[in-house]
Amino acid sequence: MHAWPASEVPALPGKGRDLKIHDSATQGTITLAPGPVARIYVCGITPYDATHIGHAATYNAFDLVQRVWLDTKRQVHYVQNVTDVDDPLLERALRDGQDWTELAERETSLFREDMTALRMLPPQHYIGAVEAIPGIVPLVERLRDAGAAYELDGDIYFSVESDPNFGQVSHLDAQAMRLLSAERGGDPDRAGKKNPLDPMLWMAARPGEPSWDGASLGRGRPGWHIECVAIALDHLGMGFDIQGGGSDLAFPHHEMGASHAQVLTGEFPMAKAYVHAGMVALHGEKMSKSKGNLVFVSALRRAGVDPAAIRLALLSHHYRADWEWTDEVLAEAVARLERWRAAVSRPDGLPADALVEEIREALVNDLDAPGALAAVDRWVDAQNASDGDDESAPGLVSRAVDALLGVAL
Ligand code: 5CA
Ligand code: ZN
Repeated sequence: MHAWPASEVPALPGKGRDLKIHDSATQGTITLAPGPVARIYVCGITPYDATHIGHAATYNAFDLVQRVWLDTKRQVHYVQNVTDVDDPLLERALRDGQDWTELAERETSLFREDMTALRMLPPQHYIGAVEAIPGIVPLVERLRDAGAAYELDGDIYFSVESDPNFGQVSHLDAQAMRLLSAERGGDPDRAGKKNPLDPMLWMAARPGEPSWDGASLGRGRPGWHIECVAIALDHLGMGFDIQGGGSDLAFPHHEMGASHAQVLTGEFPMAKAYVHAGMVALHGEKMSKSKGNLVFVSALRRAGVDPAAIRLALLSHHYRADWEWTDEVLAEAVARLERWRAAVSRPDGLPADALVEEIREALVNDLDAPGALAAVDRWVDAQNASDGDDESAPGLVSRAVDALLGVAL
């Protein structure tokens, strides 16, 4: 699939430092020191509805990761998927009497437009589940042939017990895993499974549902976790720097994916850091497509909200926090954008080299975007109240805010 166009990232004087980031697997903050090419996989959307503020907040976190790495003069190899065939997509298409492929294409296009408007840097490889099927089938065959997967009425399940490191991404106990598995696409109560947590790798064709040639697996479609593993291993290999997504993906999705990859390759770990963004809520409940309590990025844009203000609203919360979207959050961002624009539109101003370092320092410290905004606020307030004469300062601030925070002033 094609991704979306990249906005330019202005070069800044000096060089950023290595990112310190919270890793769910080690349950602490680690310093990542990638090679000349940093490698990141971020789970993409299931395109049955438009991009909401929760999605945008999660992608904003990983966009900051890219910007920090680019600022260290590294290249970034970024891979993202689109879950363009899965139960919720098929159910929504059936409910609304529309073709599932058209629904997926329409919502993926809208997602690309939203990401472009928000200045999120695109992945180099943007891969749909459907196009990944030829790579998924041999992986499932290998797992089965190695005794790490088994058949149940034509469906193929992964045996979580085949991975000695199972549980090391989310650190949950069996009871919590079982509850979350039932909530998030698993089938712990299905009779005949070796372990209730075992996730499906390949689902045998069901009447009325799309299916693909699965060679020795028979016709069917892929499970959710193996989709991301096949794409990540194909484009990044093992031991990549960050596996990213919202905190609702830590279990089962990232736990199962890590186990699939570790059993397939015999290597550990799949990723050096598992990074999880907090959940955005609306009216006290997690924003989710299934509940329908959503604020869409595209709807805000249609209503005339500047995408830079949406981005500032996302940045005003730490990526690991769970937070609530309200009209005030947006109103504050709109006001902040106006103040910042006024400050950089003056012909000269207060020196800003120290500010660039402060933004850098905040971001390498577990992506402290609110800290970065506070630093810019201090410069802006001083600038708007004084008459500095550094002619390069307003331009430097604009470039830094664009390069490091993705906000065009
Ligand atoms: N296609 C799978 C991942 S392979 C999926 O989870 N799709 S999704 O459309 O449901 O979510 C896309 C991303 O947005 C995931 O990283 C998810 O964790 C994140 N996300 C979903 N809802 C929220 C929310 N309310 N707040 C923050 N992030 C969210
Ligand atoms: Zn995924």
